Amino acid sequence: MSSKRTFTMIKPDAVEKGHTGAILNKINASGFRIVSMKMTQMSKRDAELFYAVHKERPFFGELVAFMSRGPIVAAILEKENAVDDFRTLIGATNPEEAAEGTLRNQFATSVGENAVHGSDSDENAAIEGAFHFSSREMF
Ligand code: 3AN
Repeated sequence: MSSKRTFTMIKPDAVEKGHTGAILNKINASGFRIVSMKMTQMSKRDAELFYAVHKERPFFGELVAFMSRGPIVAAILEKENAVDDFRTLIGATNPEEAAEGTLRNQFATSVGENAVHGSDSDENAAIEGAFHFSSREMF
């Protein structure tokens, strides 16, 4: 069965550059309903926990420093086939490989600073959404 919800973060690079509004516009225009949303900043510890699956990767330290360096916009999004459709909307991890019209093609600058996060599975969407939002913040 296709998933109905995914989790996203507009990352510190995109928030710093003032791309929040344009990214949210594109998310809405692509048919996603916002279930939960907030501007917040992850501590180093938060970022280490959120990205724990990557802790053995060589870029882990860089990733934690980047994701905790400034505010993000976290959101839960709803749409039929949400996880896959949102991964299509954001494009490849490396913006040089991200298809024309995708969020990373438009707003990302490098493989590390790639503007937008999107969950890669239904299971992770639920875990990541619950990391940032309580059930009272899901609408
Ligand atoms: P995606 O976000 O497309 O699912 P993952 O899960 O492979 O990509 O990586 C998680 C995050 O780690 C990426 N969004 C990116 O910010 C960072 N990252 C991935 N690969 C690299 C790399 N080679 N160098 C620096 N950061 C990276």
